[in-house]
Amino acid sequence: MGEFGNPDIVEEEVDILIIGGGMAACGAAFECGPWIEQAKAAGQEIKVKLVDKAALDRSGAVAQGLSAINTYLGENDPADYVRYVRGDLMGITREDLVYDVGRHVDDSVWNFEKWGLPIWKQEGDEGKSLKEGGKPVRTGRWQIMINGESYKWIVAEAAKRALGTENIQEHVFIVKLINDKNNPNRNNPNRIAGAAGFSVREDKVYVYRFKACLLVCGGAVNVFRPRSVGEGLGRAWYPVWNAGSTYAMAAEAGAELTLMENRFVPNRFKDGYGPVGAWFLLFKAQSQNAFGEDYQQANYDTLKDHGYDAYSVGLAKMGTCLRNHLMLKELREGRGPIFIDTPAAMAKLAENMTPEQIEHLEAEAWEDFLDMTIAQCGVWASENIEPDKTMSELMPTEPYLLGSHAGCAGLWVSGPGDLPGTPDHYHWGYNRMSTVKGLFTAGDGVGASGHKFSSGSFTEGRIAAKSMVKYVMDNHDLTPELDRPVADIVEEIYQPVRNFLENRDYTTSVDVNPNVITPKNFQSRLQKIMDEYVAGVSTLYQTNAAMLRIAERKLEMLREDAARLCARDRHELLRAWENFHRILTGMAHMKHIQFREETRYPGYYYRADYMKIDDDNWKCFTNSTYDRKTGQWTLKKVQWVGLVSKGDAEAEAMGRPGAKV
Ligand code: SFD
Ligand code: AMP
Repeated sequence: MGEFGNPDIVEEEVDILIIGGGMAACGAAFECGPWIEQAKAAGQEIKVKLVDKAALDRSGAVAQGLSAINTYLGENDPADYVRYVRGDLMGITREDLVYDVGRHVDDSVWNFEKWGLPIWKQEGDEGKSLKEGGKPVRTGRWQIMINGESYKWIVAEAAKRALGTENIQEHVFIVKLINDKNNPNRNNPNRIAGAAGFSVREDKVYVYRFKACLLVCGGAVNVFRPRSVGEGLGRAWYPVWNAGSTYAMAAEAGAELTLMENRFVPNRFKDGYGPVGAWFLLFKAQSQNAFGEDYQQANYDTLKDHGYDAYSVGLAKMGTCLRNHLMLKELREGRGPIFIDTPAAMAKLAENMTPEQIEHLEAEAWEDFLDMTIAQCGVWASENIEPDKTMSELMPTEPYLLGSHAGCAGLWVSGPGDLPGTPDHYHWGYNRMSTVKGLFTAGDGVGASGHKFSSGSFTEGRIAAKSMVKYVMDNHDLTPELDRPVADIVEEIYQPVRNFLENRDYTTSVDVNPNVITPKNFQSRLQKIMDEYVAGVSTLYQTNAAMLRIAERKLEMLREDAARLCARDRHELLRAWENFHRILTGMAHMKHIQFREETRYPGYYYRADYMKIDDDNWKCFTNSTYDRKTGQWTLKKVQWVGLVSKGDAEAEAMGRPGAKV
């Protein structure tokens, strides 16, 4: 039996390793099923394993459940979905990837319903499934309402059925990907051969060898100092257990990242982080400033100031960052707080309702949060807020890095390749494979294509799984060989434990020890740097070249100290490596913001020294690679190519001078 500081080593070889157990991972597990069967019929046995740091039933962003599925196309054309995503993400998206999700996503939602997820239907269609033509209750053009408290359980069950529980390893945190010793070619030395991590429950290090892997560890939370402090610390909108593992491990393996300057700053119910979608779209609530004014209407014309109006499709359809931008103007100029008028919205809805229906409406107002952000109900209850009587404050949160919601940071991946006009640099290999051979991603991992949400992430996992199986079949002779000895990998992973054991007697307090740094202190330093210099909440999301230079220096010094991270127990070992993933993600974010000399995403962050949208120079992707050995980042511009024409509605909405979407 292993013991702390001397773990057992478990080595395992599979064909495909799915790293993560969230929406994309469950989609991949589900999709692997039939393709493996097909491979078996053709005489090839393919072994797939899924490894999650937590428990599949409740891991990832959907852990608490959700109240809506934000991507369901139904009667919509996938090309319109591309137009919507393109507009929301300020013009620069990989339209091949977005289209690919759009054309496949509904099948996933039909499956969710088949597996037992209750989907709200319009009156008269209650007994009819979506697949049979049942009309959903739409909140917006793309969003549908669900009773989703058990959403993740339902999806996880399907994944378990497809893979078999014996092929699912829970409570193992993957720390590193390992490249292949035998490079496929000199110019692209990166092929993937393995991954290593440790159990958070037992003293065991796991080393996997494989031909292909799907890296789907979600986005990055707690890279920035959060708004929640003291007793609320740990509360965030996005899941705190997703620590940038996807971006950091991929970068270390040599994969190209794209648009890592992008982040998501959601507008949320203050302190409880309750999402606003249902309130704005379903309940039709209005927001206002401290003086009861409609600040969006009042500020709309100011979008012209820096050319931001070029990417706004009218007040009613304005993109997410621009909505934030109009709100931030109020906060900056002292007209906050911002309120959401829940009583007026509910009163209006109740106008033609029976008392029974009104009671139901009030229950729904609570259930929206009970289903997915229970902390918001805690805030309401503890502050005596009844939403039908009292307005709530709204507040933009600390920044998160992600690729599946209204953001598009992530890996640069090969697309489907079948859309007319696809350029070569959008399609060089298997669908959703990164620039590292055998390394695939989906969901929050795929960059330049946001607005997938839960259903789109699951769907993208399916897309990736299908092409991974093909990759494995095409490369059945490939024998993965790790580029360094297993003993070195184990030593590397357990370094924080060694640091603790070797230095613990130096002082009487582990927090005050010149030889080591605790994960908590490390995280505080990281969050302070990111917050104060890289456009966090304390500067109202503003930065400039001088601030970024300081951030660069401080982050570099902090990264040096990462070698001194210590862990008193397995839980702290997890915290240590999570923070290592966070700092690499934070560095990528900082480098990209430094590189892009414009303000492409006003309301998410501002380069105060380059406030304009500069399409002449920056209507392009920004891609980076990281050299693990030297610690150097290399950045470059990559050409953006549009594949979907302007639609009538879009052209009409954008028909103002300067409109360029
Ligand atoms: O209201 C390791 N999301 C919403 N999507 C919707 O469709 N509707 C909504 O209503 C949505 N809203 C919402 C959403 C999320 C959250 C937190 C809230 C509200 C409060 C977004 C979706 O949930 C999101 O887009 C997808 O879940 C993204 O999927 P994916 O697979 O990319 O990430 P994941 O599900 O978080 O899974 C990550 C997994 O990785 C594991 N993991 N495993 C091993 N080793 C490591 N090093 C690991 N690091 C992480 C995790 O355990 C997890 O299993 S609303 O706001 O709009
Ligand atoms: P949220 O609850 O903010 O995560 O948003 C859920 C869904 O509603 C996403 O698809 C958002 O883009 C959309 N949404 C949220 N607020 C608005 C709004 N004010 N106008 C239009 N769409 C919105």
